Amino acid sequence: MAGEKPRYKSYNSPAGGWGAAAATAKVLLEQSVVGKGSRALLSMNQPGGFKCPSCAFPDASCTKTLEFCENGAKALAHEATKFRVTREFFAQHKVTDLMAQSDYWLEMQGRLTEPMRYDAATDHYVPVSWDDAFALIGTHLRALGDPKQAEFYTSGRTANETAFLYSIFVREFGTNNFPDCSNMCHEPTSRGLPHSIGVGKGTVILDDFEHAEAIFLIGHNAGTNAPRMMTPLVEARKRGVPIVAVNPMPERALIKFTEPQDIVQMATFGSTEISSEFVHIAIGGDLALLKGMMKVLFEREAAGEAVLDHAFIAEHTAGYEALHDDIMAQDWAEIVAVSGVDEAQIRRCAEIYIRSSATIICYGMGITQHQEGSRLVQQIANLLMLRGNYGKPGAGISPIRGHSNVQGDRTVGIDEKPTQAYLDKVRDVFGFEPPRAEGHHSVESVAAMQAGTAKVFIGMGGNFVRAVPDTDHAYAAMRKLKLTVGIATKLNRGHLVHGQDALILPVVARSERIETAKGEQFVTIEDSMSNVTASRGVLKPASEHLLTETEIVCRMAMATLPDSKVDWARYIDDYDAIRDKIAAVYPAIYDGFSERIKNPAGFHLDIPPRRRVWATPNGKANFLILPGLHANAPVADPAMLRLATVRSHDQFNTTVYSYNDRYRGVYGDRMVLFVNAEDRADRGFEQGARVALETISDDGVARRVEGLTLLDYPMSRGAVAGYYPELNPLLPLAFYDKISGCPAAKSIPVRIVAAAD
Ligand SMILES: Nc1nc2c(c(=O)[nH]1)N[C@H]1C(S)=C(S)[C@@H](COP(=O)(O)OP(=O)(O)OC[C@H]3O[C@@H](n4cnc5c(=O)[nH]c(N)nc54)[C@H](O)[C@@H]3O)O[C@H]1N2
Ligand SMILES: Nc1nc2c(c(=O)[nH]1)N[C@H]1C(S)=C(S)[C@@H](COP(=O)(O)OP(=O)(O)OC[C@H]3O[C@@H](n4cnc5c(=O)[nH]c(N)nc54)[C@H](O)[C@@H]3O)O[C@H]1N2
Ligand SMILES: [Mo]
Repeated sequence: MAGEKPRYKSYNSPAGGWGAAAATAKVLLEQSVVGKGSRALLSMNQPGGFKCPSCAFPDASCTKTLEFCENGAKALAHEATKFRVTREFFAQHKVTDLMAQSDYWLEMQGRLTEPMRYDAATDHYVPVSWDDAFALIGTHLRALGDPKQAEFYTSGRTANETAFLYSIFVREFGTNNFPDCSNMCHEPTSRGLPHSIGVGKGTVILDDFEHAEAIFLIGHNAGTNAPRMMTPLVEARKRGVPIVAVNPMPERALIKFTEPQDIVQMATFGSTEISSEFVHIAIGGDLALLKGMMKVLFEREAAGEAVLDHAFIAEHTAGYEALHDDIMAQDWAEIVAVSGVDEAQIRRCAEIYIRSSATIICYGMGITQHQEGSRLVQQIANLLMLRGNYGKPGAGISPIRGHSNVQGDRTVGIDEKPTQAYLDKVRDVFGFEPPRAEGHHSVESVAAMQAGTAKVFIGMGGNFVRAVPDTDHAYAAMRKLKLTVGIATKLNRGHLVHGQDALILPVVARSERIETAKGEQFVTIEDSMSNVTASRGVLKPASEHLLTETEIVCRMAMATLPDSKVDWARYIDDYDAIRDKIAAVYPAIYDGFSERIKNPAGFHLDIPPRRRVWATPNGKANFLILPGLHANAPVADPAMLRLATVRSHDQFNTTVYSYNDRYRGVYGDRMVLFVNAEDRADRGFEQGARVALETISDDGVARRVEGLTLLDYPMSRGAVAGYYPELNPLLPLAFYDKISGCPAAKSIPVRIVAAAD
């Protein structure tokens, strides 16, 4: 808890189990929603109920009575909280004073209740009517010299129906500027994978976990960030399936886990060992590891063993020779040095891979958030292709997405680089000519604000200014804007770092009922494995003054585009009518949407590689090359450490639920730096020392974060880790994957220096 004396002690119990059950009860109590929250939890992920607002892992609908997890419960408790941010609250606190409060404090104030407008004369937010709020947005947008001077952000909790309408509104207005949380997240999957296998999504479904013979978990922390995933992993382990975890931090749930839903395990204090092999990789060392594994395959093949799927390679792929040459050119000593993994272990990993006739590789931010994130994802695709691990049960690539509908938002049009075919379709269905030029991704939109070319920012959910790199510079850029609009459930920093005009527009949340003139409506989401399901809120909205996100989009459009070709008024009330338009724009995957969604289990969107069909220009799955072994530009400075900014167990992105991180043994503090004891000692620091971190960069900008406590932790050599978003000031805006725009938040070159105080 904030203000508590920090404590650090190692956590040796399995993840999950009674600790998780206790944490669930605690958060319901803290938010004063024990009865309401527990009832709502019974509807979460159940047919007829709503989808968990936390992560994007599929729920095995109906198979378990309590298909939620500790962190889903936290997300719900914070949404269903009894606390409220009212007009009296804003009258009490100046914006400048709110700025001095922590992210945690802001979150704990509760749900937003009515629309507010910034009043510069008093430095307070003051109530505004919805009509006036929309009129203000319309006035600002219409006053722009060019629609490209506006940036329209989306965070991935937004449902399909809203995201689709938002994409149509913004395109009719005249820009493809869609900065998106996905740009900072799995964009390397969305941009890198299509060149490999023709689709920027995973090829695995939940059922595949039951047929896999080996599972690799690279660079993600399932026990915290996708806890529902622990169920299939535990089941796989019980079947004896080898699980290889690759991570610079030995995350607790990768080692041992007790299923909170398994009564026998809970009662007997039992647990399941999760990984059979833990690979303690250097930060950014995954490229070398993947290449090392491929090299083993080629060596064994050269020695006369048949370890490759020759039939698959011959029939389905292109580029084999070039890949072979690139891999064989890598030297073992360098592979070992760069990956930080010894050759014997790389060979063991390859052996596990060779013995399995159906392998799943899962990955997360530890792969995507590097300067070569997109091409790293392509190397995972290569490794799987070599043994034909697509289009058969139990095999495939499985990006573990973040926000619950981040994948869906992209599918229905939140895309700053739309295809011309899609734009043609929008034109044909809606009768206006959409803009053809590419728009801005998140990093480009911050750059446009810095340059002064962007004037208006509208945030559909999320906390943009806290999520982007280079915090101090991003704040300054945001403050130059003419108008900022935050469409949100909770007060956050993004509402306090604002433009000359600013609005906070509060919305009905995922767990709450949507009633319109046409009766009760529901929304839909697409999970990480391309299942589309309905989500129906069950709780009463937090305030009678809230609007739905969908209505907000429609009314922004109506206020901005008086001659619109789109029947916005209709979509406010009738979500089936929105789904019919989604079906019209995406007939190949969404035909008959309104009918198909009546199936309580939802439906699966077609993923062609599951049928061994490749929607690439040459019709093949392509082996692609990333020369060398480095996923980030090497830095010569011998003092350099690579910083990964990660999530604690008690946060959801920029939302801080508490100052504890149970599985890493940290209580009451988020300003810690996890460091390998030898790296610390080499630099002459004591365990527990207060230090500062400085970014090593050649752009002449000094970036420094003070007040960090050094904590010895079994990090791989050269790797340090600390919490996002506190350490975002260290991440240079220009430090991103050029293919996808994804900031390299897992590999910031830093040095530890003595604290100034
Ligand atoms: N409870 C909760 N759930 C969440 C979220 C949340 O904040 N809280 N966020 C949601 C979102 S938007 C997302 S994108 C996902 C994020 O889920 P994850 O992908 O799990 O995200 P992170 O915690 O940022 O980091 C993942 C892991 O990468 C490891 N890592 C760092 N650098 C490297 C590297 O170079 N190589 C390898 N192999 N590993 C590395 C870190 O040690 C860490 O364990 O979770 C989603 N679910
Ligand atoms: N250094 C560093 N930076 C990172 C990352 C990292 O690992 N390291 N991770 C990146 C990743 S993966 C992501 S996805 C981004 C996340 O970036 P965002 O998606 O922008 O951030 P969140 O913290 O998820 O947004 C939280 C806010 O969303 C609002 N909200 C919650 N629910 C709803 C809802 O139902 N409707 C609406 N309208 N609003 C709602 C609340 O007001 C809340 O304050 O950050 C990125 N930034
Ligand atoms: Mo994310």
